[in-house]
Amino acid sequence: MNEKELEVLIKSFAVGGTAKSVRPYGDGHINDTYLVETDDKKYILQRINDSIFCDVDTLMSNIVKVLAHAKKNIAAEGGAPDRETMTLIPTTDGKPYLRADGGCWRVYLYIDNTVSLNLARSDEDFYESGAAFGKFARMLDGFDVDEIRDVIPDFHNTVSRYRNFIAAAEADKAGRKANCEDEIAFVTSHDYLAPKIVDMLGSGKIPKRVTHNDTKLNNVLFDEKTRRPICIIDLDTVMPGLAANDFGDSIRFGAATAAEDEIDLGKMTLSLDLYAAYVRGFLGACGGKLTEDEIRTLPMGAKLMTFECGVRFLTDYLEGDTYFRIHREKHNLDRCRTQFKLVSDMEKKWKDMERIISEEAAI
Ligand code: ADP
Ligand code: GN1
Ligand code: MG
Repeated sequence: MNEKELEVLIKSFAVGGTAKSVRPYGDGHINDTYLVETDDKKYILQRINDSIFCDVDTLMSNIVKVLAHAKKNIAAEGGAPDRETMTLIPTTDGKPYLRADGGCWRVYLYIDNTVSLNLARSDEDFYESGAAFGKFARMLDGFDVDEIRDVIPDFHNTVSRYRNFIAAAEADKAGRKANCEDEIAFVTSHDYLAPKIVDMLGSGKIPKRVTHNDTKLNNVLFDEKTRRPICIIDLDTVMPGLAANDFGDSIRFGAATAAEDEIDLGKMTLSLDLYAAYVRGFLGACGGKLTEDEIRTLPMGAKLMTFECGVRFLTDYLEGDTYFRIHREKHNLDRCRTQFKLVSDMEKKWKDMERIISEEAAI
């Protein structure tokens, strides 16, 4: 859809005023995101990726429930619900999203004077994002897991991610296997990692909670002046999940010393300072709600989420880049390489990763 058509489309939502401009926005890999400016307000318009989120009714119903729960808790803590959580703007006939032009569309209030970061610029930024995701977990504490449903089954089931990877490598649909023999060998030589957390969950040792499941640093909006975290966004994958996955995905992305798609792998390491900063922020905000067994799974969550994400990038590369948005040739291959480099670095720093958690949680 072009800008003019999007300006017409936005009239189907209960926005104030007439759209003056609509332009592509942000760095997400999944949805198509636009910033809409009307006479008096700004909005985020998104075309939901409905080939990934096949059941958009369930997706939106989860988000509506989660936002209502979080807004109530934020208000109870004396916060500002419309700035500290997202606000959905319904369609003019009161629905949470619109089906139009063969797609699914939704609108949120734009949270103004904020920035989203692709790299932590300081330990302090990352400490704050830990505190923000910890607060998010606290806001969702007590939310009944049965109230929301899986939007992507087995999203963080590393065992099934591994299985899908093996199938993709065998099928070699895009004829790219020969370009990534080293990366394939890395995955198969780490196959023992895949069941580490899935097995623990099966044994009943750790609880399933309502979690965010996509806790990248760029899914936190920071105040552009004060650098304090304002709001957690990208709630598409909020579903039953594990604290270790939310902790781990943040570390994978934000405690890395280079971008997720850096080509110079020499730049990619795990910063233990950033890791420790996040641990302080996260446990400080929600540690009291986690069990001791859960806290002990956090370092493994970091290693597994990094491994899993690398496996997903490599699978997508082998399948011909059908899932993650790419901006250059071999983009998914570059992304998987950074993840595997990070896993190797975590293996070297494993004892420190465990020690930092034990010291911070005093366990
Ligand atoms: P994706 O699932 O594709 O990652 P996101 O929901 O994360 O999509 O949105 C992409 C980007 O748009 C975010 O990284 C952020 O920069 C911006 N964004 C999304 N929602 C808002 C909002 N309500 N206010 C301000 N910026 C937002
Ligand atoms: C995707 O939507 P976005 O860009 O925040 C992906 C995450 C991956 C991440 C890797 C629904 O996140 O699972 O970890 O890319 N989201 C979905 O950067 O698959
Ligand atoms: Mg996002």
